Amino acid sequence: GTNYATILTETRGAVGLITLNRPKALNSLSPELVAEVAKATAVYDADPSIGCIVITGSGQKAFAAGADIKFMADKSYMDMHKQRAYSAEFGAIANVSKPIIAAVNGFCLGGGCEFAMACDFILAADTAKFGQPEITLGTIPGLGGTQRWTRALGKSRAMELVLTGEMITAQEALARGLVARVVPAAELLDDALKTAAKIASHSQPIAALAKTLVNAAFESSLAEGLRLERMLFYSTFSTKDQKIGMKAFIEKQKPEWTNE
Ligand code: CO8
Repeated sequence: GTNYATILTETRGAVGLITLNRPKALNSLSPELVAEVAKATAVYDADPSIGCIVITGSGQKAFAAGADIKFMADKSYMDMHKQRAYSAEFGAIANVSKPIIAAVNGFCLGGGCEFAMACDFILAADTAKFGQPEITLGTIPGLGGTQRWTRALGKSRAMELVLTGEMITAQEALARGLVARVVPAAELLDDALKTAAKIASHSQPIAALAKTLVNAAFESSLAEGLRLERMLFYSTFSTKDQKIGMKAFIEKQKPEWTNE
């Protein structure tokens, strides 16, 4: 496979695994790391043998402890503006059609948390800690933190966390719907890979439509979202896989998807 400097990639069956790998800096997001993640997700997205992507952090301590503070410390307004604060890379990741699971081990802070929230869903180790500590550094979230926390937690708790910079536990993140499930830290990667394998066992174009619709629920009115859902639901009847799936059910067979 491709050689990367700040991430590790490996395929496990139909699952593409990306490990953020700057353990000495708690996997904080350097420009190189974000660019490599954008590239690796695009490579998996284009690979027909891959049906789902898992992103996790190397080591036990962190998923990602934020954007790289050492890289940002001396930047000017124009430096940040020209670099677009990773928005091109985040845009590229948001355009991936295959589902992306963030398997969050340990600290998930600042830009790291914004990155996890930009994935399709989060599985958290029981040791995970989530927060937006930017305010303690004299800055504010810049990659979705104020928007996605508020949608997930409601205004009051999101406001409190963004203004205090305090972290929440995996249990609270679960109770408030920020994460899909919490699992013992030692089982996180296995669980994420198993979940991803199950997703990857379905028709890829159909999974892509389902993912698109759930994400659309965050960006549209209910009426608009329902209309889009109905249109895309009808569109599945133009695929071979819908015919294959329903025929297999009726004949009590396992479907053999064509991804068409
Ligand atoms: N950037 C760079 N290095 C980091 C970062 C980071 N975000 N986090 C940790 N490190 C480094 C430390 O400097 C330390 O390096 P060294 O050994 O060379 O001193 C090493 O990782 C280990 O960290 P600690 O010694 O601090 O470990 P502790 O166990 O004592 O503490 C914490 C762990 C609590 C996670 C602590 O490291 C911490 O608070 N980290 C910073 C968290 C933070 O503030 N994150 C927000 C960053 S700002 C941001 O993300 C803005 C996003 C907006 C997008 C902008 C795009 C350009």
